[in-house]
Amino acid sequence: MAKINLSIVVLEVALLLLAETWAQNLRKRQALPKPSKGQCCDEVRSLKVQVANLTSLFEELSRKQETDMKKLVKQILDLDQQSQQQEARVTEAESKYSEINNRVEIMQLQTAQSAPKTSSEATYDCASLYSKNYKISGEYKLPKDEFLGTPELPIFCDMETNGGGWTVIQRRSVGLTSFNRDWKQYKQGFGSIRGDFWLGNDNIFRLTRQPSTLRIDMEDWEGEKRYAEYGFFTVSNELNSYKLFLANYSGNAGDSLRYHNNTNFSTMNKDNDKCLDDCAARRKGGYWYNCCTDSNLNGVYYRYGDHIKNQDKNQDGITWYSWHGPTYSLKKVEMKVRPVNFQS
Ligand SMILES: [Ca+2]
Repeated sequence: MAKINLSIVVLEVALLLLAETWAQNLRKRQALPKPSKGQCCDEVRSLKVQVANLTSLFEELSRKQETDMKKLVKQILDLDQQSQQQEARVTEAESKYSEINNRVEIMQLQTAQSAPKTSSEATYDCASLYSKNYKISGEYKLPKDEFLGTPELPIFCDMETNGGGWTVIQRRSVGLTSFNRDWKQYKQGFGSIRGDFWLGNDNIFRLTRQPSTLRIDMEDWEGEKRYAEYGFFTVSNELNSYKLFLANYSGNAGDSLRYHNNTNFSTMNKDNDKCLDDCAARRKGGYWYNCCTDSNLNGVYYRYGDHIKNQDKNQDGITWYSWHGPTYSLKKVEMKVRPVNFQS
């Protein structure tokens, strides 16, 4: 570009000089006596030739400049294209890296879970998975426990609610699984880990051997959500009828589990409640029945509309008295636990 500019400057100077020479000659001609006809025409012809030469030179330079500009634009376009290709390659590499990383994580998880539970690093629940950086809610598997002789256990982790790390022990949200079951089924657990389920009293006992928090998330048929949390929650073993101990309520649903504190678990075939009535039979579920309920989270699932027809009948719906009274059956419930010392 500098070369071209210099050429243009030289050309301009040449044109100026030429113009000056022509003006001087004209002045001379005016001063001198009138030249002969032949001399005049020779000078004009010579000047015309010089002007023509300069014009052609100028045109040539303009063409060259245009060509250079075109080359430059093409170079810029080429560079842009190269940069885009480079960017695409980087994106592709990043996606491959992320895929490999995912596979490595899954392998690490499998290794961690298949390792014997002798080290302090062993996986016991969703909180320990969370601390190992598994922060996505969903289904996980706890390894079989050689010491306790328990098989591999599928669990569902809530890694989002109030800091995550929750092992879900119960869910009501679909309504197709009956919760009116016997002692053995409540002991082992039933249902589908991605749908409605009870994790099993033996599993809940094991999970709450460490100081635990219980959280109950609820939703009504109007779409409103509320929760109840207990800073202390534990369940005894089978010999002690999975007796419930809890304390330190907080939340916005009200405390409808306190009434069930210090009671044994009852099912349709085992009446361990504190009543002459058979609460499990009346409320159609397995629960820590007192005489009988202030809540009935394992009750009958009533669909929208039907839950209102349940009014003043057996109060056997999924109830939480301190929020919706003894007859309103909730749309969704999730009970979940995590260690008291959990840190997100
Ligand atoms: Ca009874």
